[in-house]
Amino acid sequence: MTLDLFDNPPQTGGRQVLGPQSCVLRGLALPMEHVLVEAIASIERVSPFRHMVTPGGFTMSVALSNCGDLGWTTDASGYRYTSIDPLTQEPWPAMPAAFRQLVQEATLAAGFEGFDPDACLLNRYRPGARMSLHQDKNERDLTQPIVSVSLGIPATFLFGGLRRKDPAQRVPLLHGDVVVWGGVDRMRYHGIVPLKEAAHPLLGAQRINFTFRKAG
Ligand code: MD6
Ligand code: FE
Repeated sequence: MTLDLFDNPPQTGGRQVLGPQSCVLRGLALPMEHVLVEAIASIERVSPFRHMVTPGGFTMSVALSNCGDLGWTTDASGYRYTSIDPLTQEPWPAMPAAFRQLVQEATLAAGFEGFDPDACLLNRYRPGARMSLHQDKNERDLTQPIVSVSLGIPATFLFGGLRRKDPAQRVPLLHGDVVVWGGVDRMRYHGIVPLKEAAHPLLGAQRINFTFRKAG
């Protein structure tokens, strides 16, 4: 029998180390699930989820929205952060207090105190949607970490290395899990494998992931 399958098992209420400066905080968002789902509904009423087009001309399978002072967008001319939602021509909705509260808890638990995000990108996945391997490098200050919250149906997160070809860990991300990473891990390639059909009691057949950044 081989034990290596069990080297890095998921835990509930615990911290799973992914790298020197990255971890999953299992279930950290669970106590706030209802408040978070309500907050997402209010964001969506102002800036609806929409399928954006990449500079390469592909329509993303993931639908995006944002809250906070800056929002990440993509279109034929490139990736960038904007203070105005290109769909509504209005500012992105404000970052809800519950979001800030969760970021405080997560950065405290992960050892990245003093993080003050100005951008929150929300991703909505239906079954079959995926996110191909990428680096997050449109933020101005890459010394700042990223906090990533998962709600809804499960996903498999690919956590690779600093080169696209480096092998990737497959990390299950479940409703309530929070990933925090920064420092030497900040530029690691990562992605999400196509979601399996599933239904979540609170969110139905979808996964909402939202990530906090210091973008400006
Ligand atoms: C996702 N996440 O979990 C996609 N990026 O749906 C990301 O692309 C991501 O989780 C930067 C930092 C954390 C992330
Ligand atoms: Fe990313």
